[in-house]
Amino acid sequence: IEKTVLMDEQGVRRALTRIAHEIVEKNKGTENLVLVGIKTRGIHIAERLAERIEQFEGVKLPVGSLDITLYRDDLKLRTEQPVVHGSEIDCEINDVNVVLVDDVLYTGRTVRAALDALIDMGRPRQIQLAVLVDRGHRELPIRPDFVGKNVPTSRSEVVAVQLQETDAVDSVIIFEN
Ligand code: 3GP
Ligand code: 5GP
Ligand code: MG
Repeated sequence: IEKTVLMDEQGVRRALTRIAHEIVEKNKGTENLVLVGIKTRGIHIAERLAERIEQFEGVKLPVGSLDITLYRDDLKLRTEQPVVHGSEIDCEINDVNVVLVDDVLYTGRTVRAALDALIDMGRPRQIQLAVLVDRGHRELPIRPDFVGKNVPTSRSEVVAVQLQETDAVDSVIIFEN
């Protein structure tokens, strides 16, 4: 059941423009900066951030990707854990500032898996985290550096992130399951 529209097209656009500025400000420019998007929508968000940063800084940042999906253990344990299936990071990872990008931050377990994967590839100088929506309910000590919108949710709610690239529309809507 649809409950609330948290962001419309303008809302998504403004949030991403603000985050793009914040990333450049926090890192004092674009030098040694790399964006890494997490699977589907995080990658599109990372690409949009890179476009915006190029518009106002004149530098096109490298955008890499990590494919992380939930692995559902269908045996007795019924545990769910994020597994990294692959990565496409063609640029240097040592001594750079990596900004991980995802659509929704929830328990933090996906980000933890991303951190593991990145650290396996080299030694970034710093890893930061940007998300369009932080819906709370962290199960690990992980916090985002850049947030589009903080959305207090119950565990039974779902935040639907729709982007032009995948869904023909930009919106963030909260649903009750
Ligand atoms: P994404 O690949 O663009 O991130 O997990 C598959 C898709 O389902 C994800 O799209 C994610 O946005 C969406 N999704 C909605 N609710 C949930 C949820 O509670 N957990 C996970 N892992 N994904 C969810
Ligand atoms: P976490 O690992 O922090 O629990 O979940 C983060 C990942 O799961 C993100 O990649 C995100 O796409 C997905 N996710 C978790 N909860 C939601 C949600 O309510 N809405 C959407 N769209 N994605 C979610
Ligand atoms: Mg995601």
